[in-house]
Amino acid sequence: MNDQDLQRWQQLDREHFLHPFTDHRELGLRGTRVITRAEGAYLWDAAGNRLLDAMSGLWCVNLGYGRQELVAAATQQLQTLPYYNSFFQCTHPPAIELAADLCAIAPPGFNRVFFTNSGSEANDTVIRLVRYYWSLLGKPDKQVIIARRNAYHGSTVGAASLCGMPWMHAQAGLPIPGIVHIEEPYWFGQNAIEDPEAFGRHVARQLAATIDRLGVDKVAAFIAEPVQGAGGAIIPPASYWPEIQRICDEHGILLVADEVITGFGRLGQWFGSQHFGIRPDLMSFAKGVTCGYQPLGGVMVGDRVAEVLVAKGGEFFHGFTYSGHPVACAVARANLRLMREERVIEHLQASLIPAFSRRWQQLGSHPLVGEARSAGLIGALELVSDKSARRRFAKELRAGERCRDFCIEQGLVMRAVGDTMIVAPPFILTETQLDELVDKAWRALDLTQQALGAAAGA
Ligand code: PXG
Repeated sequence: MNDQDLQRWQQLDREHFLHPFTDHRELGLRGTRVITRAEGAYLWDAAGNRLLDAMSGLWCVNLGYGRQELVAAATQQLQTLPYYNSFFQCTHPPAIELAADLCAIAPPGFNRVFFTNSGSEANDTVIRLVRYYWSLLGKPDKQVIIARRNAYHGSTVGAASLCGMPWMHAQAGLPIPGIVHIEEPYWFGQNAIEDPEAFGRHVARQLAATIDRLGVDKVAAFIAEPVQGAGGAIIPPASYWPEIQRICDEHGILLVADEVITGFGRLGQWFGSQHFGIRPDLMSFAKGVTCGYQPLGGVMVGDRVAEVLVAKGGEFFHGFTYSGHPVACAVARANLRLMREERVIEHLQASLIPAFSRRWQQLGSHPLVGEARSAGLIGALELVSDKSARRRFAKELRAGERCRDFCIEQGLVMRAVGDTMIVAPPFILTETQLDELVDKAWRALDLTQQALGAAAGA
């Protein structure tokens, strides 16, 4: 690899490759970072820079790069049966075995799985399943799914409708009918003056108010991420989920947990619902199920819904060519096996999560940080211009983006959602790498502070 390769790739990239969630004009002007290889917790770009990947790819490469066990599982499956479908009364061992493996680690009452290729498709499947369930029960008017502002559930038409991001809706005439959004439990972002627990209950009660307003005979389900990821690593106060659970139970509506980020260990349990004591009826998943080595998603279908589907019969007109793709399923099985053999959940609980939480909190003492919060291995920093008043920087200053760029300069991948800095490091992070993460983040905060000081003075 040399400079010519890099320039050629950047040029071809600009000319031919439309990237997801990207301002293409701006990207053309700024150019791209070409990532060429990875090992463990590190990435290398084509210019030879090494980066500590504190986002685990995109919240998915939880066991790190270069896991030969996953490579071997894919290779073996490609050689044995690279593809077959599960339509028309057919099935194959990798999908069967993975479905059983997933039910074995899921909370009680989850005994069935529907496979997709992504989290977006999983959440589209949720919409289809939820509405089909109520129509099978003779209540076809129970159609409305309540979701939250600033939620991220994916980018297909259905999943994007569930998202609470108006700028996504505006580009495509979304949401589809029957999707209603309520407030998110973002204590810091809403500059709440109540104490967080009172705030959590107060926000949760919007669900009850919305069900009452719409009429319970119209409402099918509530969907939410246990911790909002792409929206800014929003961790609800402890009072929030119990109140949501109570309201769903009281009104008999289905509760759907989007576990695409929080599933498979991110919060120190197999599923984020277990961390918060949520008892969902459906759980969508993707990302960490294969450690990102293959595209795979799905919906864990709880007995309440599955038993109606099976008992009432009739064809569910939904599925994908690659639902339960054998290679993706084989990789997922190997990934779950690795997690069990290496006692990953135990390691997270006993060691890495407490260490991460302690070190991450220390960043809260930086003058630029209004709040440092974490849940499991998700951490967020709120950048502020005035710490005690929790005052934000002016949007034009692009504080978050600058901080992210300084992180990259330091050799650290950290995400910026507006002025919220986010990490979701891999589960194989060593103590030394945790120190590296926190030290580089601190240095990037210093550099951001200097740059903003200069900008403010200019
Ligand atoms: N649900 C959640 C909670 C997600 O985080 C999806 C569904 C959709 O999954 P697919 O596999 O269709 O992408 C996601 C995806 C970010 C970012 O900027 C996060 C996601 C995707 C892209 C960017 O943090 N999460």
